Amino acid sequence: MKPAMMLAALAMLVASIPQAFALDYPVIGGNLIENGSFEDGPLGPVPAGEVPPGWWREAYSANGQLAIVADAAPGEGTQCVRMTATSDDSTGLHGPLIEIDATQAYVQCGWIRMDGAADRSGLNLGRQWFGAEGESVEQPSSRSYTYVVSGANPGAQWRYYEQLLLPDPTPDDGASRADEIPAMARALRVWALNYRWNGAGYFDGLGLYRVDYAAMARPAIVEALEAAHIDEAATELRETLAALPEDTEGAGRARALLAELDALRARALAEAERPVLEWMADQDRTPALIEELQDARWEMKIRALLRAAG
Ligand SMILES: [Ca+2]
Ligand SMILES: [Ca+2]
Repeated sequence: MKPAMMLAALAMLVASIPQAFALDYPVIGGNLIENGSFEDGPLGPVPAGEVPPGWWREAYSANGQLAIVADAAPGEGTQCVRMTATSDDSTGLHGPLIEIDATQAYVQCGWIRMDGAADRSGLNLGRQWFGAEGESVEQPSSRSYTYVVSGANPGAQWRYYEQLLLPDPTPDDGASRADEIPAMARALRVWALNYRWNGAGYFDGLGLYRVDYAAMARPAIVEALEAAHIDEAATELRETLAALPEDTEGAGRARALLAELDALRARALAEAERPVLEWMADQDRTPALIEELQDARWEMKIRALLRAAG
């Protein structure tokens, strides 16, 4: 990515959360789940063996127990999916494979409701992890599938569930927790299931977002980058340089300062893109860089150059 594009992307970090969405985390990009709100496609029963647009396969029996109905979670349009099951005939949806980066952070979320109060439900929202060859990620002490919520019990009102997924910090111990991304995972399939429960469940607003963990953990670096006005300084310097004869001492100093500013900006951008586990492990590097960004000498050097040129 070009520096200017990366800067634009950084500027968007702060205001990147969709307003209608209840997400608690800064995210990069949009929803990785296609038609997670079930607004694409017609209202009515989903024919046996078929799935709503964007989804891969009906789970379990494929007996046509799915329907798109006129109801929606807050801020999630006008449609949702209803899953009607019995105690021995489960149903649900599997999503297509979605590529992920196991060194980054994600959030999986969704809204669920039932027809009324119940002691328990079979409503589950989760995912299954897959490796580079499309194989299910199995570990000696944990399964390849984990849940945002299992046996959800929201009652008749829509309830929002979300789970922050972080890289497994102990990839060699043969297990990953439910909220950890197995180190060998390269893709996931979202699951929304009504498993062996005699009743109807409703799902809407299913989301999977890349979380900007760097922005979450170190918002100061973005602020320092903005506060340093590096772009404005570089623009001023370039204008100065354009007005100077190429072989003067002033031009040489302006070029050197420009190179220094570019290098500093590149370091700051690289810092903001670091893998999550590195962020967690290294507490000292970023504050040092922020100090450098905040160093007032940039402005003094530029002013001196401009005075000398003027
Ligand atoms: Ca919807
Ligand atoms: Ca582990």
